[in-house]
Amino acid sequence: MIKLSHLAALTLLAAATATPAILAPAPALASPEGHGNNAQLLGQPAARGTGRVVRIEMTENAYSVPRIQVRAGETIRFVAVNRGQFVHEFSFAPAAVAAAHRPEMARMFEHGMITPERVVSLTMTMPDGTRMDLAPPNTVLVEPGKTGEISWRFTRAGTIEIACNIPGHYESGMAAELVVTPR
Ligand SMILES: [Cu+2]
Repeated sequence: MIKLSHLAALTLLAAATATPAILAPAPALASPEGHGNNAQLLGQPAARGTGRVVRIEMTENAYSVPRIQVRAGETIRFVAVNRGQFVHEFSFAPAAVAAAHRPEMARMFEHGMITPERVVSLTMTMPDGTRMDLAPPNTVLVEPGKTGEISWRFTRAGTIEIACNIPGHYESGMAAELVVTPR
């Protein structure tokens, strides 16, 4: 009897500590902005409007494809079309980097930089002097009916994640896989 409840308590404790550990910022992984560095992002930004077009449509709360596959050495021009009623994000990063960035996104919502239907401001200086940036090169926020673009040159093979980090969206399944195969 005592043994069982002790076990149950341990299980509860493990469950309680597991979630914050996942959500906590990962300084070893994330850049100071929390959006990932170029090694984590398997390449670097390319000139706007260049690259092979890969189109993805966004609705509530899903991407039109579960997986995008490209090759190392390719420049890809992601064209993200928002066919939904609400703002959605097209952002690619390792899952842990995106998870670390989501609390920041929640704060942006709280401060009114983004509303469910509109992107109000892309940068903001917080009362504590921290600067928030909604426009890192691997991320685009797209208002309903609009299209966002990212051109990116992939140089490394790997698998990362496409995610919409607007509060609640990733949690309801707004994610896809981005696979970069070796050249
Ligand atoms: Cu979304």
